[in-house]
Amino acid sequence: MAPKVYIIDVESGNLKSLANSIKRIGDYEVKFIHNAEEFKQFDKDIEKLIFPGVGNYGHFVKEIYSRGLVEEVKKYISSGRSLMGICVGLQALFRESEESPGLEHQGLKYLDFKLSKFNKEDQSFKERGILKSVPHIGWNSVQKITSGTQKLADEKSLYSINTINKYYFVHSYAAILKNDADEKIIQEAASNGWDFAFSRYGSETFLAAVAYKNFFATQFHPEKSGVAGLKVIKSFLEGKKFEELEKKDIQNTEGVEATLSGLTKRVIACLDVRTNDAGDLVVTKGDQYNVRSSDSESEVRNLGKPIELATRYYNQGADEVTFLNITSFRNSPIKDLPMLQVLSKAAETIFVPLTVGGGIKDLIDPVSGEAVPAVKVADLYFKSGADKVSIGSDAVNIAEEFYKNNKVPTGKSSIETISAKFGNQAVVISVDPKRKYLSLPSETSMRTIEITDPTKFGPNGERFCYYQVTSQGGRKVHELGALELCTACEILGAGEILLNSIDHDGSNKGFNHELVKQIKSNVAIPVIASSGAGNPQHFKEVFELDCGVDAALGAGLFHREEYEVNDVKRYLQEHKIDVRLDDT
Ligand code: 1PR
Repeated sequence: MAPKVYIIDVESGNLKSLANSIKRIGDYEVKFIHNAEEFKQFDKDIEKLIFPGVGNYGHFVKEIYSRGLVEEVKKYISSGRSLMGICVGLQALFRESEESPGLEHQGLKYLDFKLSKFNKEDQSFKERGILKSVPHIGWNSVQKITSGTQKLADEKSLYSINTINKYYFVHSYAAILKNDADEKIIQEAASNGWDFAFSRYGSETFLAAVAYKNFFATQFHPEKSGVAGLKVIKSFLEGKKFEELEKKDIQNTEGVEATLSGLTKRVIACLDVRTNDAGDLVVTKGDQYNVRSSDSESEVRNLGKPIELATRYYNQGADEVTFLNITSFRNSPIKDLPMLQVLSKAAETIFVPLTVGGGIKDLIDPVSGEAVPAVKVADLYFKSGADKVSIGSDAVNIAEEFYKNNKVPTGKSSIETISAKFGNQAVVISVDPKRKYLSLPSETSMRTIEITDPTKFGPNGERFCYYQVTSQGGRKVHELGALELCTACEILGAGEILLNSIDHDGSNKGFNHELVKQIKSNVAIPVIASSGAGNPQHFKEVFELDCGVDAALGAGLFHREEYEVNDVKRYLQEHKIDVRLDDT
């Protein structure tokens, strides 16, 4: 009989990826526990229990109390059986969090420690004139692991966690060591036998993982941390606390300079998906957004099958995979959103974050006539395995309304409702801008860029430009600048910008530095540079810009198999840029 793994599920987030990752590791049967009654029913069989939490600390703590799970989990831990907490599941083991003051019940208090929020005003960022974004999202490393008060020997790991691999984090609050009192709590716990793994975000040090006797918890998401993360779950399931580290030869990090934040530069593979003329869902690729071939057939370019390609890019080392449903402005019935199945399948084999875009807005179901709010559409995607949704056309309409409304948020837009329910990190804004040349800045109310290089002046010698946004896949042009769009969306709760450039899309001439610099220098949230990548050097160039781009996305160069994702990443590492190369 397959061994069973039990997961506490208080419906505060999507646990599908976690269940998929366990099934991927071995022949395990996964069972969910929602309340005390179910816990009692299974209790005598539970040997491996996972305690994952997503979202808000207070919400999670309230749920575990109201469902009677606190007592059961405590009894379980004192019985000596194994438990693994993930993200808010780690946080709930502590006393309380700044995120949710005045709760009726505090956390489980295994450690008398108060969690706090990362500091946006981090001095190390200020000195460099860069904005620090909170939440802390992305791939980070563990700086140091201690077992008791001793630093763990280099060849040992804590449940496979080691200082070489990178792990995927998404959170705004953490067990941050802010002062001497915090240090003292950790020191005392260590002398009582606690094990700790420490990470850094800017100049702040926080706990990436803790272990004590039979329980273990990670702040990062092992189920989204590629092979390195799967190994952590496997070590927990197999009870291998201090595993020997395997020797790796792919990691030559000598001379690689850690980023200011500690986060690696991300390389993202993007799949533009649509139905072709034969009615099949295919990956396509445009040339300045024109996805039809230039021959007499003028067919939609078919570059492969979405799940096959996405899995290939995961295996090649992509840090994230993005699916964009590029014809979603055509209404489709809510139960038949074409990407749902793709995501669901992709989440079975891909263990890095997945983003889906296209058609995330308030809908009217063309079949039932029923109004479906954007937050429900997003929820369907999250339940199918997406970690983030990307909003394109609707973001433009929302920003236009925002400015018309004297920058007063309504609280009702898709950006606001989705980020309120699922967190800012779950909302990406996909921007589709096109350069517009101007003779003088006074010709527009948008913030303009002065072009200094005469070879780049406009066709009539124009020396100024701004990036005019479009919607509906470039079909509709708006009187709004990309900068104005991004700053409005940041205020409304977006967590990241996917910055395309119609002028560079499919051109293989490199990213649009002018545009990237303008946006990244004016928003604190992470920016993904997109459009124009033709070779690894283009990624290097965009990451070396002073503004500190967080991630860069490629499509055509991967689809045409000119480069694998890891070719790009190895090249970056050779050039001393900090990237994640996954474990093998
Ligand atoms: O507006 O919320 O329904 O979302 C639709 C989404 O589909 C938007 O994110 C929009 O960018 C995208 N989209 C719509 N039409 C097209 C098209 O190509 N005809 N694709 C399209 C956008 C841009 C990138 C592309 C990069 C890299 N694709 O994602 O992958 O430019 O390409 P490259 O590396 O080959 O140069 P909504």
